[in-house]
Amino acid sequence: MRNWLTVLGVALVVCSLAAEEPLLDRLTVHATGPVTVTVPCEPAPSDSIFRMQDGSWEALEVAYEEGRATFSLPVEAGGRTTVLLTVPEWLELEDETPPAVQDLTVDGRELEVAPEVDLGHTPGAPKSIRFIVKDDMNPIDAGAASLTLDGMPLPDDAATFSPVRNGPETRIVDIALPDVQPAVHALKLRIPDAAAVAHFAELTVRFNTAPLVRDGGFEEIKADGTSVRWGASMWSTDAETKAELKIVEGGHSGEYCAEITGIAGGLNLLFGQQVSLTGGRSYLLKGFYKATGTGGFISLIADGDKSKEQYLNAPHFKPAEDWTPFEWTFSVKPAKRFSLYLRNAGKGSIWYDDVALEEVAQTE
Ligand SMILES: [Ca+2]
Repeated sequence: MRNWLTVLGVALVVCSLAAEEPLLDRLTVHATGPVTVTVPCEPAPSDSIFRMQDGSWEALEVAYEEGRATFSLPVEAGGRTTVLLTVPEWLELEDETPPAVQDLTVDGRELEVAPEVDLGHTPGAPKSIRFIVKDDMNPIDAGAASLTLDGMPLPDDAATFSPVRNGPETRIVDIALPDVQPAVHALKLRIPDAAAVAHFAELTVRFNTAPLVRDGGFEEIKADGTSVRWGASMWSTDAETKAELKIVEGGHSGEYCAEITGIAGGLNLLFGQQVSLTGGRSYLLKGFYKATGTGGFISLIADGDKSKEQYLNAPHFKPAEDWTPFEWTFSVKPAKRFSLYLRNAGKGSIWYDDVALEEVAQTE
């Protein structure tokens, strides 16, 4: 049995079809009255039908001469109707339902099928997306499928529709994506059945290949010397508060880093930026710091519509003369907005550089 399955696997690869012709030619006719239509048609039409306004199908008489089919549609066909000049033997006319997507696997990980699947943060585009698309009555029309990445059509060979043993109503779909820029991406798939009126299986897969922390090295500086990506704030200040938040030369890498110095009064000082996290996921924050005081720490705040969903604080940093690596792992709940803060809540200076955030692979 095992040998036989292996052979089947090889056979699937061999007869995979990169680009196919659509299985069914449907003609849509718009008319406000009785109309006679002539269209090129090869080969000769057979068992032609048209769709009545009530959705039922009627036989259509077609004259055929020199590669051209001519037919007249009665008023009862309505303003817009579908004509099938050739009805293949396999066509099931009473098909009302779209194909279903099943058994979705991304890079070897099984995922729950939903109309929209969010992969969250990924280092690059997924290397392999595989699923089964299955119709109850008619073949899957791979040749009429459309695949777009960020609104642009993917090349024909990006998707492989492998036949399976139990008939043309089921196909295994394998998708290979090209390299992508660091950004938020959406892969959209529309795969029809070859029913008289096509229905579509639709699937959107979203993923984010952009760095979760933007300019973690503090190298993007405006003309006034402040950071492009990081906002500087002082929370809960009082009349005596004296502090400095600035981008200074001499980073762990590159030219610059962030320096936060508490001098006097109420001190709650931060550089922050919003980050695109996904609820239910875990993240690893990494970076480098130096500190003369003990006020430095990192926070992650998750905001809901009206209130904070989560307020996570890493342990305070110990004083360190030289650049010292730090790591902090945390998990987030679903929320509207996530903000990362590099803080100093005391006297003395702390310097931050090369801050990066990555999603921790799920272990289940
Ligand atoms: Ca730097």
